[in-house]
Amino acid sequence: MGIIKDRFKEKADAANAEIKDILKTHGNKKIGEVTLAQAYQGMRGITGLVTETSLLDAQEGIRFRGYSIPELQQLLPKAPGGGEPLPEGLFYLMLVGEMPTEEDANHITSVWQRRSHVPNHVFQTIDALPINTHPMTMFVTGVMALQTESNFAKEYAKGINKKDYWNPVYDDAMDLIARLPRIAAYIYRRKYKNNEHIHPNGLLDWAGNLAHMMGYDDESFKELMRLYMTIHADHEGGNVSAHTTHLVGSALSDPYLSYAAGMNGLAGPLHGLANQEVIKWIFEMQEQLGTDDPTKEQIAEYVQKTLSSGKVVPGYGHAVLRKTDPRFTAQMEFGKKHMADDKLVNTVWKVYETVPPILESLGKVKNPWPNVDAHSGALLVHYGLVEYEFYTVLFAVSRALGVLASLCWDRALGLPIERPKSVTTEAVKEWLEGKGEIWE
Ligand code: NMX
Ligand code: MLT
Repeated sequence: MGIIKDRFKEKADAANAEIKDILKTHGNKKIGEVTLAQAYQGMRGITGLVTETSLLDAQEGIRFRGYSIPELQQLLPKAPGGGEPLPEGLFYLMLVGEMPTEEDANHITSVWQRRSHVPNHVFQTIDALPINTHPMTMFVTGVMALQTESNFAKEYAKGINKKDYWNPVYDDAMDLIARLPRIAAYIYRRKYKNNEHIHPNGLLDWAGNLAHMMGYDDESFKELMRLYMTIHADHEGGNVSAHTTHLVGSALSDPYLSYAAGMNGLAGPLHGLANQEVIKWIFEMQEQLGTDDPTKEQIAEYVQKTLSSGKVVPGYGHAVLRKTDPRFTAQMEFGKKHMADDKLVNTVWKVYETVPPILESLGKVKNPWPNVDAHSGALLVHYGLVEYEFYTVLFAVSRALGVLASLCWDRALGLPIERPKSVTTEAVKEWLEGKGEIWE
């Protein structure tokens, strides 16, 4: 086996034994109560999942295996001459549970380089879609076409022992992550750059190569991609993309099918598509106001207009977070370092000063603060990546790291098919009248 695979298996075996022990002694302990409102309202606040790769604190934000984003920026290995973390290192951390050395991160870079070949039929499948197809539809279609390569699907068809499921799932995860930059860049160049494609550079890291294949060879754009791919990778297990990948994987659908399902969730405007919605919203505001440098008063007026037309302010609010998203802050720091005078980036900062008190005044929005999507687009526009419909594809490439590391854990821990109980309102009414229990 490979070095990383061996280390993962060793960690997973140890965790398996520990979890069995915990469940033997404490399996009957209650970890919460469920109200009727929670069943109707998005299951908010119900703890019903175990995800090892990261944990979200409502006040502080995400920690990946215990490390905050500033800590990752300090401790994860960097590309030569670079200052931002290599996403390869974050993947190692999420998968193995230990901070990688530079050698570990470089090892993953070379494994992903080796596994990055995308068969021709994937490009042909994407080419069969009309050019006006949304990039996320092209992306998920490309991933589905790539499913022909699944080791897990082949091994399962042959009759693999359930103890060994983790092994081909691990290989699929590594293959799929390795191939995604190629697919994403292909879609970008096909849709926006005259179908003129750029060969991968075998000397570059995973995120640097994605930037290169998209046609952005500026060193600071490569740094942005390393940061972007790191901070978007995971957000514990209950978000729509992670939860969907986990749920579909629990039916033993292979990693290609599971990840594609998750990314269809990411493509929703309340989830990952919000990054395109933010820039679209700012561009529309600029157009309506006739300025690319709106004042806070003008922004406030535009926000009120958005709200009174029954729309959400994209990039603001969160189902779990209750403070400014540290992923927003990390991008703001990047902006201050690399493009402090950029007008659009400054508008994002003015929106940050304007929106929270307005949302707070509505009295119903639980978190008036910005999330990750409020900032990402403006940084991309700075480098010329203005095609905002593409932004969620970048989020999806990054999210593969977290959801596929988790899928490896799911199979290594032998987690069962996920199947919560549901009820009908009729059953609820009967229960309220004292005729039987809805949880039976
Ligand atoms: N603008 C206007 N209204 C909002 C916003 C917002 N940004 N956020 C929440 N609300 C409303 C929400 O629509 C709901 O209204 P109603 O009762 O009339 O249905 C009310 O406030 C209570 O919602 P919350 O409990 O605060 O939020 P919830 O947990 O249901 O939803 C989001 C979380 C993220 C879906 C929501 O805040 C939102 O729609 N934000 C804008 C879209 C966005 O930025 N999504 C990206 C999330 C991050 N990501 O990448 O996935
Ligand atoms: C995410 O990164 O998945 C989003 O912030 C949504 C969430 O955590 O619910």
